[in-house]
Amino acid sequence: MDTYEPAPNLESRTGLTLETYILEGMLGRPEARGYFTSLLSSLALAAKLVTSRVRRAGLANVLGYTGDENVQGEKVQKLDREANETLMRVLSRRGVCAAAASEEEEEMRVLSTAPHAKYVMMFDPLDGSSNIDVNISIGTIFGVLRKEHDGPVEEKDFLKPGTKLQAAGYVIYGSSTMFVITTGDGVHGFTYDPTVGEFLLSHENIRVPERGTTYSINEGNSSRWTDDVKRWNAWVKGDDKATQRPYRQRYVGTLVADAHRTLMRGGIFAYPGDVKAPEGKLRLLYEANPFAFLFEAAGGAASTGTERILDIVPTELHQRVPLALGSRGNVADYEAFVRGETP
Ligand code: AHM
Ligand code: MG
Repeated sequence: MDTYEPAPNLESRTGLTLETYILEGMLGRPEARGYFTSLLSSLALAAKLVTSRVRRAGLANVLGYTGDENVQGEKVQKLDREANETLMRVLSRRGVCAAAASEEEEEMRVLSTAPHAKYVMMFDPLDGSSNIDVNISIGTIFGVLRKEHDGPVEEKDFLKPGTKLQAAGYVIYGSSTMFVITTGDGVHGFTYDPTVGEFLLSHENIRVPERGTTYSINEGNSSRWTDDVKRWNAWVKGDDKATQRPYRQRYVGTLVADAHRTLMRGGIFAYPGDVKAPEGKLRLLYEANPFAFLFEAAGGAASTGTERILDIVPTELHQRVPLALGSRGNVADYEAFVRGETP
């Protein structure tokens, strides 16, 4: 009698739903069941709700400014606020998230006082908001920390270095919607199939190339850069066949989009500090740390130029930080310039 042999493609995990992936402990943390699983699947639900809203943005009369300003003194758009409220609402339902800190809110928001509220979440609900009205990719960024005590949640529960993240990821609302997540061991991407309403595994074990030939920076700020960053910038544009220079320049102005391209293709994204803003623009908790955690898990690197991003001990929720993110080789080159060397 013939023995049954499964067809080779049955062993492929491509096409598994995000929920199955999470529930079956395939995110590299098989022991991570129960409350952590519940938290991650809430995030998947929030991402579906936000994507459905983003996809109808032009039709649903939700574009434009509300007239309010957020804690950064920036104009809040309706979609930012909706994404923020959606995340808060979904995360509060299962009671496993003690509190959330959002780029859109000055203080952390307590979401659950239940004894099983073991985690805190940080997020930028809608990154790249200046691109909403012009139909350019935007995203959601998140990081998850464990609440390390049984007492009431406090702001200091968020002020932990990125090395302590339990999970981080982003959702990119681009030509398709993709959910990219890591628990520190492997980075996996799930593409949203609107016809079935699910995120399906499309990119398992994403690895950032060791080197790339694309650089991404807001060159409009160049007159304010330090001399080291100016030297680096001149170098990436120099002509040298051996190092495949000049590099090509790409800049969307949505961190999620620029970082996603860098993750998939390699190269470097940088938002340095400058003479006007020594700490740069991007926020450590909501932007730099989640991406640093993702890039390291994918074999890449994230640095201020002088220090590993994940080692920084935050002192406040809305702290900003200079950021260089990308392929290991390209980030090392950048760090060499910041040290005053030339690679
Ligand atoms: P936001 O969180 O208010 O949308 O701002 C952050 C965005 C990032 O997505 C992007 O990398 C950066 O700001 C672009 O800034 P700039 O316009 O100065 O180049
Ligand atoms: Mg942002």
